[in-house]
Formats: sequence, C-alpha cells, structure tokens
Amino acid sequence: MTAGPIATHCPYCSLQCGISLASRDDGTIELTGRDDPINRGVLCIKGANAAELLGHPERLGTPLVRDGRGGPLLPASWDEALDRVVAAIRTAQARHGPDAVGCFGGGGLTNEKAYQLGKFARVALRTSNIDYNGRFCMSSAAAAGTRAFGVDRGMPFPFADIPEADVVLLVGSNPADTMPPAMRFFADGRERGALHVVVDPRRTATAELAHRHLQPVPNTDLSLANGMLHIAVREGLVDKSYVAARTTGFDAVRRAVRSDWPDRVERTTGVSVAEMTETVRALATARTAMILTARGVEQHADGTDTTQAWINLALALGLPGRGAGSGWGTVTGQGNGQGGREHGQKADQLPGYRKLANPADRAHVAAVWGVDADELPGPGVSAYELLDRLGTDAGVRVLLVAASNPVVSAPNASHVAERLDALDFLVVTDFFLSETAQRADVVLPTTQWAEEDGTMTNPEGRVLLRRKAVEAPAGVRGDLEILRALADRLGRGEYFPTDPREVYAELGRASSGGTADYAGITHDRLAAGEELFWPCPTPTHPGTPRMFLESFPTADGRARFVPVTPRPAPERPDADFPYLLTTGRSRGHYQSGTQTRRSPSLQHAEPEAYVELHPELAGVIGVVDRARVRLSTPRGSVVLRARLTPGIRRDTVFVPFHWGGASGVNALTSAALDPTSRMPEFKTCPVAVEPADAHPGDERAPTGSSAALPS
Ligand SMILES: Nc1nc2c(c(=O)[nH]1)N[C@H]1C(S)=C(S)[C@@H](COP(=O)(O)OP(=O)(O)OC[C@H]3O[C@@H](n4cnc5c(=O)[nH]c(N)nc54)[C@H](O)[C@@H]3O)O[C@H]1N2
Ligand SMILES: Nc1nc2c(c(=O)[nH]1)N[C@H]1C(S)=C(S)[C@@H](COP(=O)(O)OP(=O)(O)OC[C@H]3O[C@@H](n4cnc5c(=O)[nH]c(N)nc54)[C@H](O)[C@@H]3O)O[C@H]1N2
Ligand code: SF4
Ligand SMILES: [Mo]
Repeated sequence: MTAGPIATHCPYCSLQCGISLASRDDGTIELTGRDDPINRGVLCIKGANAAELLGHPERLGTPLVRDGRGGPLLPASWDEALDRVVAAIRTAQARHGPDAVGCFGGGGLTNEKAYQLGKFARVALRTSNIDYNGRFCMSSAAAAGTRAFGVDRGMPFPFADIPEADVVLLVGSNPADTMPPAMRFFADGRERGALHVVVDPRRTATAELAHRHLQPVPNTDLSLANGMLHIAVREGLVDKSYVAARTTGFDAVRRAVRSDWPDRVERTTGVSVAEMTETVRALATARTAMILTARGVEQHADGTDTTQAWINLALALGLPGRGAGSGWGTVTGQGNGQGGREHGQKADQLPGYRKLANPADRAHVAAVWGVDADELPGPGVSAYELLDRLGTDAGVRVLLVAASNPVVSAPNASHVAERLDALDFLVVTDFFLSETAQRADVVLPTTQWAEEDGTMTNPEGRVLLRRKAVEAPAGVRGDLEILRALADRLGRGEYFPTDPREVYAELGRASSGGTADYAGITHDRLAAGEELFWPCPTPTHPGTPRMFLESFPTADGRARFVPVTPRPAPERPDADFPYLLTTGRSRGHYQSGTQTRRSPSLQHAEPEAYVELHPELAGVIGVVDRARVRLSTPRGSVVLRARLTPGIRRDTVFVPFHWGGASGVNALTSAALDPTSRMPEFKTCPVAVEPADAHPGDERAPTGSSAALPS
C-alpha cells in the first residue's frame, strides 16, 4: 500500500463507481464504496468483490514465451520476450509490408493507454491495422449519434438528469443488472412520479421496476420505433416548431414511416397498437422526456439504423437539447467505453475524434506527434474484419492484443480462434492468462486498475482520475512501459513517454480543437475535485455537462433526421433453427469473464453459464429446470443448464456470454456486420433448442471455465 485509504475507481463497467482501498494490519486490502457523485458509496456485487483480483494466485508475474510451435508457455525474461516480439514484427513487415502487423485494443484501457496504443500503431508500427472491442459494443450508437448530432457523446447530459425526466423510455438496456448503482437515478424519478417504460424481449430486473414493459420480438426495434413515429405523426404529436427550428430532413422520415401502419408493426413486433400509442402519447405530452438505448438496440446487423429510428422519434418529439431531463442517449458499457472510442484506437480515427482520412486532422496530430503527416498510414478495417483475415494474404500476420479476450467475446468465436491460430505470431498483454492469452506466442504481464494512475471517461463524458492505490507485483510492467520498450526496439522509443500525466498532456494537445476536446481537462484539475465533462477546450473552461442546448455541432447547427426502413434479418428462423437466440449479461460476471470468473465470491454466486427459456418452450422440447439443453446454430452447438423463467418470450432464449470453452455462446452467434458501424449481430440469430441428454455421447457437464481456473 502506498498510503491508505486511497480514492480510486472500480475495475469494471462504465459507471466507474468510486472505491476506497486501504490496507489492513494483516496485509489484506479493504475495499469500500466511496461517496462519489455517481455511486454515492454503493457498489454492485462485482465492484464490491474487486479486491479479490489484487494479489490473486493466478496473477501473471512474468512474461511467458511459447517453447517452439505448439509447445507450452514458459516463463522468460522481459528482454527475451520483447526481443521475440520485435523479431516477429520485423520479419513480418520485411516480408509483407507494414500492414502485416496489427493491434487489437479495448475499451477498458485508460484514456492514456488507448491514446498511446493508437499512436504506437501509426508511429512505431506504421500500420493501418488497428481496431478494438468497442466495435462490438456501442459503435452503432456512435455512428447514429454522429450522423444525427455531429458528435458521439454517449449521454449528452449527466446521469443526474434522469430523475428530472417525467417519462423515460429505456430500450434494450438492463441497468438493474449491468449498472445497479445507477438505478438510484431511476428510482428518484419514479418517486417524483415519473413514468418508466422498458422495451426488452425479456422481463428483466429493470423491466420489473418500470411501470410498463413492451416485449418485442428480438431485432424488431426499427419497426417499433418507426411505428411509434407513424402514430406521433398521425395524432399530431410532432413538435413542429422544434422540428422547423432545430432539425433538417423530417419530410423524408415522415414519408419513410408512412407505411409503418401500427397494426402491421404490431404483427412484426408483438407490441400492441395500444401499448405503442400510450407510450408515444406519454413521451409527447410530458414536460420532460428521455429515450435511452443500449446494446439490445445496437448489437444488430442494422444497429445503426435501429438506433437512428429511436433518435428520429426523439427528434420528432423535440427532446434533444430541450434542457434538463430531456433527450436521447446511449448507455455506454465498458470501463472506459466512452474515452476508449475517442483517442485513436479505432481503425479510421485519430485522437479527439479526428479522422485519418482528413488532411487537416492528419496535419494537426502529426505536428503534435512530431512526425511527418505523410508518414501516417490510412484507415484500416474494423475489428471483426481484422480478426476474420488474420494469417491470410490480405490480413495481419502478427497481432498485438491489449485489453480484450476475443476468443470468448467475438462473434463466431470458433472461427476467430482458428484465425488467431493461423497467425505467424500472437502477442497478448494481460494480467491473467485469458483464453486468448492461452493461444499466444508471447504473453506480457501488465499492471491492473488499482496499480496505476490514469483517466477514464464515463458515459456522460465526465473524465475521472483513477489512482494508483497499491504497488504492482515485481516483474509486471504497465501497458505504457510495454509500448515504450517495444518502440525502443523499433527505433521509435523517444515518441513514447511512460508517465500517464505526460501522456495525458499530449493527448490534450492532440485533441485540442477536435470534437472531443480534452485540452482544458488536466490531472491536476481532476485531483482538485473539479467535475469536468468534455468538450473542455481551455484550463479555465468549466466543461460541458449538457450539450445541444443552443445548437448541434453539425455544419448548420441543426440535428439531422435520417430515413431508415427495416431490412430482412441476415438469418431467419426455419424448421431447423426455429427459435431466436439473444445474448447479453448477467449481474455477477463481467464480459469475457477473465476477471470475474477468477473471483471466488462471484464464482460462488454465479458458478456456470445457463440458458433462460420460457416454461412453455421447455415443455414443448421436453426439458425441466436445470436440465441440460443443447443450443445449435449453423456455426456450432453448446450445452447449457436450463433456467426456466416466464419473463422471456416463448420464441426466444437468452444466454449470457461470460463463459468460454464448452459454454461459450459466441460459438453460436453470427458475424453479420452492420454496413455503417461494422458492429456484429450479437443479439439475434435463429437457434435450435433440444434436450442435451437426447444425444448420448455428449455427457460432458458444461464447465465453461478454462482448465486454469479454480474449481
Ligand atoms: N454485470 C455486468 N454488467 C456490465 C457488463 C457485464 O459484462 N456484466 N458489461 C458492461 C458493458 S461492456 C456493456 S456494453 C453494458 C451493456 O449493458 P446492457 O445493454 O444493459 O446489457 P445487455 O445484457 O447486453 O443487453 C441489454 C438488454 O437487451 C435485450 N435485448 C436483446 N435483444 C434485443 C432487441 O432486439 N431489442 C431490445 N429492445 N432489447 C434486446 C436483452 O434482453 C438485455 O436485457 O454492461 C456493462 N455492465
Ligand atoms: N454474445 C455476445 N458477445 C458479446 C457481447 C454480447 O452482448 N453478446 N457484448 C460485446 C461487448 S459490448 C463487449 S464490450 C465485448 C467485451 O469483451 P472483451 O473485449 O473480451 O472484454 P473483456 O472481457 O473485458 O476483456 C478484457 C481483457 O483484458 C484484460 N484487461 C483489462 N484491463 C486491461 C488493461 O488495462 N490492460 C491490458 N493489457 N489488459 C487488460 C482483462 O483481464 C481481460 O482478459 O464483448 C462483446 N461480446
Ligand atoms: S456498477 Fe460497474 S463500476 Fe459500479 S461497482 Fe458495479 S461493476 Fe463497478
Ligand atoms: Mo460493451
């Protein structure tokens, strides 16, 4: 312990709840919730048990290198491991050119690390091949938000606005499980008399708390939103003066929704005309109203248009920029899901949301970096496309993964694992031996949250200082130090400082004048307790908690309607695959589970993967609660324990994606990509559901956890 207690933030989700860490006399660490503006001392089960990650027996303490091809991973010195990585990079680039080396980043990285990884790809590797797991997360909302408002800031207003909304429509979002401490904002609103409506194919914990639950067929939200806009037009509920003064393009949208007759939409979605009408009337007549969307809306092959459909409804009702308690927002998910998408680890992007394809943007960032703009590569391909081409002539031969576990979390994951195995060389930096690290040629052990300083940006665009509270184990290096050591060996070390404050100061200059302007936010201002939201262009600027009040950051200052119409789903149920599979999260585990499956308390609370199904469906296929069920899609099959719940639609089953191996649901999911955001279709695919024990020969119990995990 450096000194205690130290104020830091949770290692997991975007809420970044305030945590205090102190060391007890016996050397153990005490973790408590801190009175932070967001969580007010409350933590969910994951954050409350996060200290179990510190000093964990499976923590990686030394680099690992693979002994020959196919041999085991063995401990090695840092010099040996780094030299091997650089030799592989040099060989691949000499043979195949700079783009033969790629980087795959993550939205859990601090702003400093995300920035540095993007710079490392462009300046040290000179490759166009970098993307990150945020492409799997909210990229569709980012695309739709940018198209409509000229900027992507998840929530363009603070969480504190939620209780101010008289009506809240929460679509494809389950914060009661995914961000439990945020539920107090909703509870405060309901106490004031607000009306809350949840749209989800499952009766989630969030839907339980709401007044109304609309339960559509998965992947029909676009029709639902268009149907509701059709009703708004027909009933004269459109805010005409707002539309005239603050938007463009409404006529085309009005024409586009003309054929979305409510009774037709009812047949497609399963949501009744009465439910739609009541919801639209409530939103339109409320003093303040808010539409919030999340992964249930976005993780589809038409996720950008689907998000746009909800934005179109919000614009027609005059919500964005109306003032406190009104608007549209997307609830970003990963620890630094917001900041992770702003600073250049995305294929087409430079820091501050600048674009690699824009000459002025290139010139600005190249000047900050001290390199020639012509030296910077062009845009690369998106995350799944990068993974899909690994080891091919058109693809990357050497991949560096930092802060993601795509063997578990990517769609069509068995294929992704095959592609990773086809690489000449895989390098993973992690603090545990994730399923992806298990396939690597070199694993570099890195520091974790409480062992390093850095900043995170939460879903409201608020920048937070996450402080170092404990010493890292000897033998472990921070990601910034690892990038520096690699850059040194590539002859570019001077460009890569390792002090997070220094990196942050540079990030501020690189983002200055950009859409996500951090120039005025400093570690010192944050340490002094200032609450700062970007854009914040100067050291005396107060930051921007609430955007769009006067105008939108588009060329003409107006928000843009975009007409969107439903497209046929990439795959439709048929006799072989008659039901719909949807996927998402459970309360006790985080993402690919690398961290939470190693927490004894969380493993005890939620030991194994499961499939939620309706008792009637269970009856039809002949399984009882806790029986083993086989789910199959054209890509593979998994066996999971049944959890019967009347809260799910009869035609739909739900599986959380936190487990790998034999219980990894991503062996089933589809990699159909949204044409704009390149977001995969995680949330819906046709599936066959049958009792597992009808198939003798597969009597293996679903373990889900890898061999390396505690039993
Ligand atoms: N416990 C826990 N919390 C987390 C995480 C975690 O792994 N575990 N991860 C964090 C991250 S990275 C993220 S992105 C967030 C995600 O947070 P959420 O978006 O709240 O989580 P999901 O469970 O992915 O999806 C939300 C809901 O979408 C519904 N859904 C599925 N298909 C459809 C559809 O077609 N239409 C509609 N309207 N709804 C649909 C699902 O039933 C689910 O309840 O959570 C963050 N918080
Ligand atoms: N079927 C299905 N699949 C999904 C989703 C879904 O809803 N359904 N959701 C998608 C979404 S929204 C997301 S965000 C992705 C997330 O999926 P992943 O990208 O796999 O995310 P994590 O499991 O958080 O993986 C982070 C890894 O990096 C390590 N790590 C954490 N912090 C750091 C760090 O600072 N440095 C380094 N070097 N390593 C670190 C962790 O130990 C862990 O192994 O999954 C996607 N996959
Ligand atoms: S809600 Fe998110 S940030 Fe808060 S304690 Fe839970 S996992 Fe951590
Ligand atoms: Mo996410």
